[in-house]
Amino acid sequence: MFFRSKTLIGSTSAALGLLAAGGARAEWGLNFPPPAAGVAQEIFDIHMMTMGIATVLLVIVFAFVFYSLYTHRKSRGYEADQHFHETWFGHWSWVIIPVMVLGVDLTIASKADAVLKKVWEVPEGKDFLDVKVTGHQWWWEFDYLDHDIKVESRYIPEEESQELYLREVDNRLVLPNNTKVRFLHTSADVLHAFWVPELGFKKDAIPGYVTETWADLNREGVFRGQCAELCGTWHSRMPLVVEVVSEERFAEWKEEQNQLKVAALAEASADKTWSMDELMAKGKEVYDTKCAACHQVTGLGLPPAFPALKDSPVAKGPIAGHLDIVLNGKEGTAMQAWGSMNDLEIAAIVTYERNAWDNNTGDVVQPADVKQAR
Ligand code: HEC
Ligand SMILES: [Cu+2]
Repeated sequence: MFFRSKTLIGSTSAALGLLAAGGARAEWGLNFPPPAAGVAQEIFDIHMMTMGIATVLLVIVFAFVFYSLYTHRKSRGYEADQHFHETWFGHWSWVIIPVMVLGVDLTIASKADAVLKKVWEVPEGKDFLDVKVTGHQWWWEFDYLDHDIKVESRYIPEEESQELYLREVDNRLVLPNNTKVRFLHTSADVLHAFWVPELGFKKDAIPGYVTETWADLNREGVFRGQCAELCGTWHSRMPLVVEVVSEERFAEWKEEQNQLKVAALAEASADKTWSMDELMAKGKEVYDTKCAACHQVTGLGLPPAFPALKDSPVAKGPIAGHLDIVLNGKEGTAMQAWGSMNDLEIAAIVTYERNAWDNNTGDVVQPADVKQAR
């Protein structure tokens, strides 16, 4: 007996300790985050209704338990009723109570069924903003199909993001408020999952398939989620940040994106010969964002999965072979084709890889060389 009560005290204080430690670290919140879309609000409402019903039942059941224990305690000499089942209530309680429970269950289930249908059936119509969301190892790609805008979104390293480490990205998914958005989910490599709690749904991104979800946005703000499907060593580094802005701000943002695109295109197609220093500087920037997840900033890779580029036979071998693997990737491996980057970016990365980390080949690859290799 003594031993048992000691373990009880021990485990209770351990549990309290855990609670205290968790409370100190986590943001103190009691409920789900407030929804930012109509359907998400309906899901939230079912949750609140269920909590309400559960609370009422809890009070009734506990009141009954405490009353029974108190009134029928042994010290009062209470004797168990041997004939309860012969009374009217004893008879019918076996029917009435399950029927009441079933009534509660069906109330919740019918509401849930109606909302689930809404979540499931993406409405048809032209008044939607279509965004294709592609999961990659380990970043997100957002294509605004009606606006010809493409956004690449990657986590920000700890030094720069600090307390928002793994919660912030370089380019957010910017969406206009009071708009219905249709998301088309797919993946370029393995399974990922799009999950932003304020939007109310979670959807797998499956290579080779396109699945749909939608949200009728109704609140401005920044909503943070993450990839919710284990997708490899950097799964934890796929935060999702949705920023819902006013319609005017969204129009501005679109304009900014278009200008950026035009500027990048003009830079890349300029008939210019770049210096080694220019290419190295640009190459490092692009390499660190797009390639370092696997090949590492140090160029040492993570063998055997991701080969080192320092002293790599490809990075120090013929330029043609190097350009080929970057442009076309290598089928059946995590090395995807990077041909969607512009000539300048590829020229810069390849120059960088051939000269960084003591590779020192002295080779300078120009955008014109990349154009020819395509
Ligand atoms: C998702 C992980 C991943 C990313 C990101 C990635 N690579 Fe690779 N890379 C690989 C893998 C895996 C291989 C080995 C393929 C094979 O088996 O030959 C590889 C091979 C290479 C090679 C050949 C190296 C050798 O010695 O065989 C080069 C060059 C290369 N990658 C360049 C790049 C560049 C440039 C980028 C960025 C634009 C990049 N990689 C981004 C996974 C990645
Ligand atoms: Cu993922």
